[in-house]
Amino acid sequence: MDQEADNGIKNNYPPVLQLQGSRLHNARATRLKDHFVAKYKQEPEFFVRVPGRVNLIGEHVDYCGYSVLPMAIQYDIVMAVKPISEPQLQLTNTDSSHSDFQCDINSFSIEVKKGVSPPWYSYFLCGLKGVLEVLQQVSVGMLVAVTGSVPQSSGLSSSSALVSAAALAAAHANNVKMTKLEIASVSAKSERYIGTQGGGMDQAIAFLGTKGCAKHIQFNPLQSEDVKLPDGAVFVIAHSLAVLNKAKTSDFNCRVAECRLASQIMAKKRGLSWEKLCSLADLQSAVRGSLDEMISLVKEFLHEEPYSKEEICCELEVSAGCLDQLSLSNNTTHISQFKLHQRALHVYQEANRVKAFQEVCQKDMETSAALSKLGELMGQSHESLRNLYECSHPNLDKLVLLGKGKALGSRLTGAGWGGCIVALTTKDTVSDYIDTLKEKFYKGNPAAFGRDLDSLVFATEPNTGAEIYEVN
Ligand code: ADP
Ligand code: NG1
Ligand code: MG
Repeated sequence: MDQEADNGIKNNYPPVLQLQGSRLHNARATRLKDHFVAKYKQEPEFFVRVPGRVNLIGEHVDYCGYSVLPMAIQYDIVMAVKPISEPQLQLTNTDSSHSDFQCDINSFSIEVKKGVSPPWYSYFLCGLKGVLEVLQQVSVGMLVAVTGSVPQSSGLSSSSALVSAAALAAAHANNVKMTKLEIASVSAKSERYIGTQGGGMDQAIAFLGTKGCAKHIQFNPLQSEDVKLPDGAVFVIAHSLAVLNKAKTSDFNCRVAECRLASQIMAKKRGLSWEKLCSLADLQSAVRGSLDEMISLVKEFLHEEPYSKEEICCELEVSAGCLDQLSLSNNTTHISQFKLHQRALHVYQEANRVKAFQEVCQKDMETSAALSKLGELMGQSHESLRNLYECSHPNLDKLVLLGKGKALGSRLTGAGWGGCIVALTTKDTVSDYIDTLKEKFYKGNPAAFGRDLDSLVFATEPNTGAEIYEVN
């Protein structure tokens, strides 16, 4: 057994490995170390590596309390770190478009400006802030150099890899040991300081990923189980050539708010106390119904026409100011129309699809039948995200359409509005599928000119989660 696997299995903590002889002991880590030394005139003491992820199914359900089915990918964020005695944080990035940054390590603010992408270092500060809250004492200073290979703003969770790596670096620099579950929860909470109200899938898989299997991740409390994918299944990620920084617009938080409002209105209609009820899963627990019963409730209680803010206030019998406080976030109080029926319907149906997907993987089904069923579920998920959740993008829809007949199914992955799709193919069909997309989508597309097509469409398999590498 290699040192990575051995160390990971023995405990529930992110493994601490020796860099020498490890798989991180490569040209990329050497370049990062050289960048560190050139900048700080000293050597790093340790490295952290945190992967991005691809979500196979269960989109826009984590923040509603429902389980998801992601796997860690081969692309990651790597940081070289040296703790120092001065109470200072210094950051540098191998990508020169991300400028250097420094601040007092124990006293800083994370600026959130409406309509503007946050600067890259704010994601680091989120992870650091999360660990400072756990420490409840001052932190040692840190010199940090960062490099990343996760495509940014593309639904493969570069942001959470960065936040989670910062949290892991700060914890290790301060000799704080947190289990994978603890540090994943801290990272999920702290990424919300960037302004998006995500559910925790990305940070969970960043720490819990294991080589060879996807994960079924459940929330409240956070837990995960291995999902062995059918033999011969090959997942492909394809970039739509459109990107969206999720903290720049209110799209993401608007969906979170719509789901919260849907659960609150349905709770009130059921005579339940709704003020503290925040998620569609909480509502299901309160109602004690099945997912199918929840789908019927959505159809009975929520109309398809968009709700105005006034109508919602009227339903809940609260003032607009009170609604802003109880149910909305800073960047969603201005929104005047909310689609509650469609969003809640997507969430309950998608939660059903995650269950079905996991069951197919668990059952001893004939492989081709299992693969077609998984492909079908992925196709349904995309349709729902496009039509009910309205978080797709014309390029994503085009990629899904071009793959019909070549892949068993495909869907947008991550938050959407751009980013990537994930497609299910087999060992026998993967090359043909990738060639088809290269030919019909990328070649001749001005947005792909000069880009390496193998970095835009590639096969992936389940990878390991976060690791710490000691230099000596
Ligand atoms: P994603 O879907 O990739 O998580 P987000 O919009 O949530 O996209 O976050 C993307 C942001 O994360 C980038 O705009 C950048 O600020 C930050 N980021 C990601 N990777 C890196 C990196 N390698 N170096 C610096 N910043 C990064
Ligand atoms: P991406 O696309 O990686 O930013 C976001 C959320 C997830 C989840 C998905 C949609 C964050 C950090 N991530 O992912 O929690 O809600 O969208 O399924 O907010
Ligand atoms: Mg993100």
